[in-house]
Amino acid sequence: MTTKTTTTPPSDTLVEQEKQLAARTAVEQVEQGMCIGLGSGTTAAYAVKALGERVRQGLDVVAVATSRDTLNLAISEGIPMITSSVPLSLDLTIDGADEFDPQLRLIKGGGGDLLHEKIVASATRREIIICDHTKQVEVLGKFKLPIEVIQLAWPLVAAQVRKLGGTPFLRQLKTGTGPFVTDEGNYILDCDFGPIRDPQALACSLEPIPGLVEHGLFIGYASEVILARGNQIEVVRARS
Ligand code: A5P
Repeated sequence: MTTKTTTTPPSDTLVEQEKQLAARTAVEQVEQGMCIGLGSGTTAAYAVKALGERVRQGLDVVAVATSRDTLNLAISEGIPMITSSVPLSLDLTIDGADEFDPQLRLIKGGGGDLLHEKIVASATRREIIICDHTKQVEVLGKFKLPIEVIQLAWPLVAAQVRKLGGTPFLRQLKTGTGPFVTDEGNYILDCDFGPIRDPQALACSLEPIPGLVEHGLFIGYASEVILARGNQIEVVRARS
């Protein structure tokens, strides 16, 4: 019997290595004196740690976080944080995504932080999205679209989502002890729309629904995606 040996790491390890590589590459773009937005999720957490290292080596920046978890991590890394409000203009934000397509349209919110992430993205001059190879898609929609809703309105918003052809699921805590609640005290509906061939049209249909606070379609925010595939980095810019 022959035993096949391989140097390829198991896929979970590979994905973690890719996240780390993408994060480190993005953090190299941070310059002295910048005001930085810090995204949320496991990939963005690697960027916060990499930025912390640079701050401890003397880099002078201030940052704003897109979630409580990111804020706590950034503080523990010694990064000077602005907590009063989001500044009118940020030089650079580094954030993750659940999916991105060739036009750099994103689905975000897998961690439930889409509202703060979109607010910070809207104030950002250069939004760098960091991804492992699993996040690149031709058409958005394999990942269920997260929609943040006011708690008491969730059945109403869910009904509207169904009218638009989606199937909504109220996100539950992993502990099974009730619905997941965002940093702003809202619920999340994870909505299966199938392949989203026209993300802009879907976004326009969702936005007027009363009780819907924000949706996870990020259109026109990403300046570039830093995509790690194995130990290679690819910088993806929008295909128009
Ligand atoms: C947080 O709500 C999200 O928008 C994250 O940016 C997104 O879910 C990506 O997370 P991971 O880096 O953990 O995959």
